[in-house]
This record gives sequence, structure tokens and C-alpha cells, in this order.
Amino acid sequence: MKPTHIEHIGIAVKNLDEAVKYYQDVMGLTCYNIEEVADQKVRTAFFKVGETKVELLESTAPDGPVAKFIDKKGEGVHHIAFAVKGIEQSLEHAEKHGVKLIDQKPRKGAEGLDIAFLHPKSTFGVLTELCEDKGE
Ligand code: CMX
Repeated sequence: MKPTHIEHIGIAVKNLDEAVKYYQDVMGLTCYNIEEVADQKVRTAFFKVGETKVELLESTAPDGPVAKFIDKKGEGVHHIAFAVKGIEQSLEHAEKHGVKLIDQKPRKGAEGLDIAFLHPKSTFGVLTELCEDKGE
């Protein structure tokens, strides 16, 4: 596997609008996209910081992964996403090394990227996302 950069850092928040205001007013970043990802039960807001993005995540349902995370651990860093070339081969490579895959195959995530998650119990406690922009 060859990650090229950290594509984004996902941060779980209770209130997207309040968190967007903080990142804009205090951190001086510009929110360039707000998008709902229905199958993940989240509303997301994106900010660019160099080549990396900050993705704020607000749950849209009490049984969604982000709501469950906040119930258990509180607000905070939820996942780290690595941009890779060849996401299918990267997943195979991780699985061969004994990593538990959450997604056996890539699926479409926010911003049209192909994404797949690795289980945090196999990755030293960090929910890890692989993503690839295939430009489709
Ligand atoms: N980071 C680190 N550990 C996490 C975690 C996270 N984000 N989410 C859950 N865990 C830990 C829990 O603390 C728990 O640990 P313990 O057993 O030690 O208590 C364990 O993983 C199991 O957690 P759970 O609450 O029982 O939750 P589930 O097993 O039902 O689901 C997970 C956990 C990671 C498989 C699920 O959240 C998932 O599939 N995540 C991937 C999808 C996702 O997060 N989507 C939202 C973002 C979408 C986007 O970016 O567009």
C-alpha cells in the first residue's frame, strides 16, 4: 500500500452548525461543502487545509455510527482517511496482513470518492479510511 497523503481527518460533533462556525470564525477556514451521506447517517462539512481536509460529522440518526461513537467516547477525532492509489489492492494487502475490513469492497463516500474502512480494533484504535479519487 502507498498512501500519498492524509486526505481528511473526520471529527464527530454534536452540532454541525456550531462546529462550522468555530472552524470558520476561530480557525479562519472556509467551509466549501456541506453534504449528507444518507447510507452513513451523517451530515458532513468540509474545510481544506493544504492538501488535507477537515471533515466534520454530525449524525442524522441515533443509531448511526457517529451517534454511537459520541455516546461512547464524546465528541472528537473519529477517523483518519488516507488517500491511496489502487484502493482494491490496498484492501487486499491489508486483509492479507490480518487487518479486519469493515468494507470488503470500496463504496461511494462523500465528495464522490471511493472509500473503505479498516476496523479500529485492527489498527491500534484508530478507525482508518482508505480513499481514492477515481475522478468518475
Ligand atoms: N474510533 C476508534 N474506536 C472506535 C470507533 C472509532 N471511530 N468507533 C467504535 N470504536 C470502538 C468502540 O469504542 C468499541 O470498542 P470497545 O469494544 O473497546 O468498547 C468497538 O470499536 C466497537 O464499537 P461499537 O460502539 O460496538 O460499534 P460497532 O461495532 O457497532 O461499530 C465500527 C464500530 C467502527 C465498525 C462502525 O462505527 C463503522 O462501521 N464505522 C465505519 C463507517 C463510519 O464510521 N461512517 C461514518 C463516517 C462516514 C463518512 O466519513 O462519510
